[in-house]
Amino acid sequence: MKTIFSGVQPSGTLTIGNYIGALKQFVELQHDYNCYFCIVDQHAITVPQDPKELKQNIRSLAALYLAVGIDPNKATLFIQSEVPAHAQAGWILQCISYIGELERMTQFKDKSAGKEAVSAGLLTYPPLMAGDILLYNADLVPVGEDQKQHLELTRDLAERFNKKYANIFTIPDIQLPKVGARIMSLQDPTKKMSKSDANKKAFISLLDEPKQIEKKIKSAVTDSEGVVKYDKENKPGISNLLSIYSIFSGKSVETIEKEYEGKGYGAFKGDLAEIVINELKPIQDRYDELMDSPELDAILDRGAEKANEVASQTIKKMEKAMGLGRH
Ligand code: ATP
Ligand code: LTN
Repeated sequence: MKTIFSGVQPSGTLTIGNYIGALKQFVELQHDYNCYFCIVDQHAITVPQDPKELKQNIRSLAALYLAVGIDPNKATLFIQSEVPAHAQAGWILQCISYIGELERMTQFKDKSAGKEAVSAGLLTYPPLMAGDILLYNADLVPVGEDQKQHLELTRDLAERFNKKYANIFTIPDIQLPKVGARIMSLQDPTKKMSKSDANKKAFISLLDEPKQIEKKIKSAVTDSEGVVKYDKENKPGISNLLSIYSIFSGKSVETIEKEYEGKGYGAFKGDLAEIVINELKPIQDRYDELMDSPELDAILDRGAEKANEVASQTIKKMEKAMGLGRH
């Protein structure tokens, strides 16, 4: 069975962008692959986090992974900081990364732009991510489009290590979702929807109340043409809403365009809100049950144990290959 690894940062409540671009795929893939799904809290602290909020976000993300349908008997769900090999591998891989290649990462450029203080961790984030993936010898990494560049760097670092020290890493492939690899902000459809966006109207979180969802969709930025038609270049707002509609309803974009011929954006947005609310309702119910249950801790304990077993073996091999310690 091939191995899959993916991670999500506990940097806020998951958005429908995360759900469509990442978690929805995870649920399907867990049946056919040996899956590791990680709550990458060490990645989250590359930007300032309030400790109380971070703690809450970690637990909430774990509950959401399960609420959308991750089965802990099939997949390993764990918290990154509970498996020390991640930080260890991150350090080693930083030492074979070049500052120039890290500075070229668009996520680094975006997240550091205009900031007075930028942490060194924000720059060295990609080798930590490479470590996450390589520790488990993952064959496939399901992520949204925004992670493509990081995945390419991961492959480069794995090849570099394999060539220079010992051939221990599998070179991972990226797996992008067929549709919805990049869900856009509802307020600025040229920017990706992001759970840490300061403007809460820009995203729909998986835990938003029906009223909030309706309001956010109704106030989503569109155009003045009034025609429900997919045209990413000229109508990015409506095209984004059409993608969301199509994914949640299972209907093709063409079918939806036909259904709304001659009708305005009002009817389209109203129906879309109802579809999103209905899709999220069972997830929210299950989330409420899980959040305060001891079951959640037991699952995370088991996950960390299993991940530790695998990752500690790989880190030993890495250290030995490099001549570290007394292996
Ligand atoms: P942050 O705002 O803190 O950077 P984020 O919303 O970008 O967070 P991540 O934790 O970085 O989310 O990403 C989790 C997963 O969701 C990744 O696989 C990422 O590619 C995917 N993803 C994030 N945003 C989108 C989006 N707008 N459309 C599709 N997939 C997305
Ligand atoms: N960088 C990713 C989160 C992430 C990840 C990973 C994804 C950290 N480690 C390993 C896949 C595999 C992000 O910001 N979405």
